[in-house]
Amino acid sequence: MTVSATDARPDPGAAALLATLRGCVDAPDVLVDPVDVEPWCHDWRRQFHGRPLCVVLPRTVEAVAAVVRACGQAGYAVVPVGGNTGLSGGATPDASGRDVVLSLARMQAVRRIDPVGETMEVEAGCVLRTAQDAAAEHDLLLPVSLAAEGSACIGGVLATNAGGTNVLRYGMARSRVLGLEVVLADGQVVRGLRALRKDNAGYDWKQWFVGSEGTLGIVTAAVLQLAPRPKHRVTALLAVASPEAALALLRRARRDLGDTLDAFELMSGAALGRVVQHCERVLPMPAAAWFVLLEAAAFLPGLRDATEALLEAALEHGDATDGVIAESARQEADLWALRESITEAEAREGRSYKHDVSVPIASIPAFLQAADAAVVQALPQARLNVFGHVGDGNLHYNVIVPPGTDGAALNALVHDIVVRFGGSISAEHGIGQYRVGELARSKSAAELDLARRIKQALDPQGVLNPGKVLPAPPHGA
Ligand code: 2HG
Ligand code: ZN
Repeated sequence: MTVSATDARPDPGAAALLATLRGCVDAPDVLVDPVDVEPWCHDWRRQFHGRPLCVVLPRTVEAVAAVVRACGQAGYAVVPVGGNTGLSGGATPDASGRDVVLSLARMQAVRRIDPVGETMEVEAGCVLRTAQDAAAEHDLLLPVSLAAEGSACIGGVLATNAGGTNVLRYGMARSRVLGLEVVLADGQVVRGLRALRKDNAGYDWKQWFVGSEGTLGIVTAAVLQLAPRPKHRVTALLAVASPEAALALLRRARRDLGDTLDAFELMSGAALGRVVQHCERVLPMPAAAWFVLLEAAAFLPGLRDATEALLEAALEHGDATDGVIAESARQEADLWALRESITEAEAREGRSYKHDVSVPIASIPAFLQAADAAVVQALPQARLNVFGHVGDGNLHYNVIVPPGTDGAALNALVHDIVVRFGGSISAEHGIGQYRVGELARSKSAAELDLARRIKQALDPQGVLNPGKVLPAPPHGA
């Protein structure tokens, strides 16, 4: 017998809604067995937990619309989810048993690629790496790159306006979006899959949904702007003495490599030490206080010579104290694996509180000094795990803490310093449920009022992902 995930707490409307949902999609695509729904009951780090009524896996936009409409009519909420790789709990249902998780995983087609216009039309459930590979087959680049790209889906990448390691050169995910197909909270489908670079015919509504974390509409497909694929690439790892030295190196790299610089990642020696310890990776040089991983890519030859000259000058002027340039694709991959294993190594260290912050780039050293001093004073046993996309001002200021630490107080402490430096409390991971209580710390009353008005206009009943980004209205309101 199939046991519903909600059998522990009977809900009179649940059976009727489940029957309706089985008519919206193929009946087996409505999962209710607790074993089947378990992967959607928490995020991948198991920091956020919930219990959905069911998980629905529609295969078409019409089915998505039917599911959303049915849930709204029955007074249930919809939690859209892609690869479930988020770090803010934006795709985790609450514990009420009244959330319907809507997985886009069955809508994964790359519908078409236009090699002349350099565009791709793709469905929301397509894994980012699959979309990148499809672009590469046409000698094109989908320039959104993140550690989770092997599981993150296009819908989630857009719904969260993902960042990653190439923002410095190519911008956030929103800068790739030419067209969007969205299901609204009342089940209406808005089809805007235009492949136009220029379209000033009225509001640019697609950007309302990018970064809205599924609270304003559900992205079901998109037209993405691709880019030409550079022919030459250079990857280098450099040891630097301090964040100040890293910024001097950034300035030099921007000056000497210009727009070919597509990644500039700062990593503390402690963060890489944990990678070596937990992830069987090897540092190709002695330990240092800080490291920079930089990547440049160009169409014309000469990039390697320019990077070697940069390295020499950096060593000579003291911006860097050591450095290697990858000699093969294998070595490039090994250098990137060091960077991309940091999150996993951190997870193995125990409980950590993440601060995905940005400050003006020039303020990074002063911010770090202020934050480190405050955290060490408040929590002498805390261990810092700091790294990030320093080329675009984004730091992952993560703090590994002993059990029983007051995480909310720690978040408030760090975020207040971020705000003092004119920064953001979420540079790329989004608000989700993790930072809902913190949003007011960095946004004005007018900005919050505007956000509430937009939510009210597009989702007056609060059907879509309640409690994410903005607090859920009190029950019955
Ligand atoms: C990254 O930059 C991701 O690797 C994850 O944004 C950051 O684990 C984190 O805090
Ligand atoms: Zn990041």
